[in-house]
Amino acid sequence: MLSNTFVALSLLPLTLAHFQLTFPKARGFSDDVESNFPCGGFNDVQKQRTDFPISGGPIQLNMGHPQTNIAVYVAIGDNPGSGFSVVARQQLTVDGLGNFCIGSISLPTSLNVSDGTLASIQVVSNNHESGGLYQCADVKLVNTQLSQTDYNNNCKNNTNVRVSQENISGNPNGSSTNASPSTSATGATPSSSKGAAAQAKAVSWVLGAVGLAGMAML
Ligand SMILES: [Cu+2]
Repeated sequence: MLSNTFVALSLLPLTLAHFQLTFPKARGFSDDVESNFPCGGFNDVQKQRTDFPISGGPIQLNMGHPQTNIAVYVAIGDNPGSGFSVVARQQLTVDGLGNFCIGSISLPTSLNVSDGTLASIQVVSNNHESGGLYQCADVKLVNTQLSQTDYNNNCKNNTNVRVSQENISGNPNGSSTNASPSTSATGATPSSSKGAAAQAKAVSWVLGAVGLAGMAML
């Protein structure tokens, strides 16, 4: 049974294993250790950080389970270790496989971050059994918005992917302590500079049409 499962999994494209963070670029991904807290086994901060708009930016994921609970946490600082204490997106449930984009992740305004602030983002999901799965990216928070092209390239939704539930309490890994909220995002994103209106449109979970039709998994 286990070996059959393993063979079946290894025949699937890599991107269908667990889930992957593709924007901002993840520290790394390894199916085997993605369940290691924090950051799925990747403890070293990236030298090459991704610029991430303070006013809000997309989180692009590749979903490998038919249904997944996801939450997004942020840590401020150049090397936060496991201190991802800011809830940037409360737990939600995603149905479907492939590309899934959370259109706009922004920080609580009470944090008062400024242009150039270093931070890390950790996306947490539930696992097949107990515990969680983790992916991290290290970013530099900037006042510049993504261009519309960059936004479109990094915020895609597969046809059959949808959010079935939002604002679920607790952490997808089943613990309430690992990333206990000290500050919560309001979800409101400032919309001042150019491109904001266009991006706001995409914030509402626009479901694209990328293909990869209903690939049933196990
Ligand atoms: Cu999995």
